Amino acid sequence: MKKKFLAKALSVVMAAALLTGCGGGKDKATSGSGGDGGSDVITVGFSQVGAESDWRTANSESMKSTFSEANGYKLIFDDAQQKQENQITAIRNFIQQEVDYIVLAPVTETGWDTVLQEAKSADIPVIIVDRMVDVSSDDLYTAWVGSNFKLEGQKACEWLKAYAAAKGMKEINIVDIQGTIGASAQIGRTEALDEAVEANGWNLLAQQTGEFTQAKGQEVMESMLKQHDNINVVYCENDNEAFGAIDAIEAAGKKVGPDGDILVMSFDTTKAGITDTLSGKIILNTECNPLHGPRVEEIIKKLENNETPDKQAYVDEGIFAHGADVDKVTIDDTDYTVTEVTEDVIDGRAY
Ligand code: GYE
Repeated sequence: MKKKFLAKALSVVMAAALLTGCGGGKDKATSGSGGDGGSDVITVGFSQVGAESDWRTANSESMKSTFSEANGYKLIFDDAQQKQENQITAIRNFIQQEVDYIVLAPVTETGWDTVLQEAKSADIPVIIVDRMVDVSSDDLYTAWVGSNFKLEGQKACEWLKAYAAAKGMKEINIVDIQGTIGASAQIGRTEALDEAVEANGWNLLAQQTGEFTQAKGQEVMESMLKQHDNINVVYCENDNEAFGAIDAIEAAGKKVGPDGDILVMSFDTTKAGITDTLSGKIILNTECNPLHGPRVEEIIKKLENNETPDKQAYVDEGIFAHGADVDKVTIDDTDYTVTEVTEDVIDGRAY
């Protein structure tokens, strides 16, 4: 970016020099950003976690459609297949290619200090998106935009508490299919559940990672069902795990839903996820919005204009339930509306 800024400044000076007739050597102000040969194209290197879930696919699409050629960008997209070492390699490649901006959707929170320092030394701004990084100094990145994962978990747990009271459920025998261990989305959602278990005297029977995938979600649910015959709630930390868990529960001859044996809770509210919420297969789906492309672009536009974007920004998110048993939940004195899923809600979903 610095290089580009200098080039722009230089061209302004030269134009002024030409206008005032001072001369000043032609053909010098032709260098552009990111080694793209003089155009105003902004080069963005995006290190994406992988393609583990429908949420992730929607997130990749949002980034690709925002940072398109037509919008004036060159996007270098790297899929790290859920491996941090691949993300580190991708970032080093972006630095070598002298991109204008690096965007990182980190798989886990820790382990980024060295490579982010390398980007900083190369004067390339790094924007973190979706999950957070846990680094020794916040100076190692320029801005972050994503979800408040702990709040998502708190919304889900407060809803369960209110729903159980409304339905006169005597016991909550819950299992937790966690996300990728060490990812902010897992850390926040698990932490909220652990606290609610403690506060409400729920029985947490088992807790294991399903890696945010459908296949692993199914496998983990199968084994949990074999070990515990009294599960009445499963807290899946994303929609794809919920799809896998539903398959496992049904294959074991049990019924999901409000009139069945097990309530399935989920996060993400993908179109497929809220479709299952309408039918009751998923009883509650807490929103996690993946459409971050335009949000990251806004940050880049501010930086291009030499403005300072917010260091950290949370996205507003809703709560989507099957049925209308609970209409709101309250967390730290703030009320959050619970929306009953209808066909219209599903039609309005873009992902
Ligand atoms: O919930 C899950 C995805 O980090 C918010 O990652 C994201 C999570 C999302 O694989 O579906």
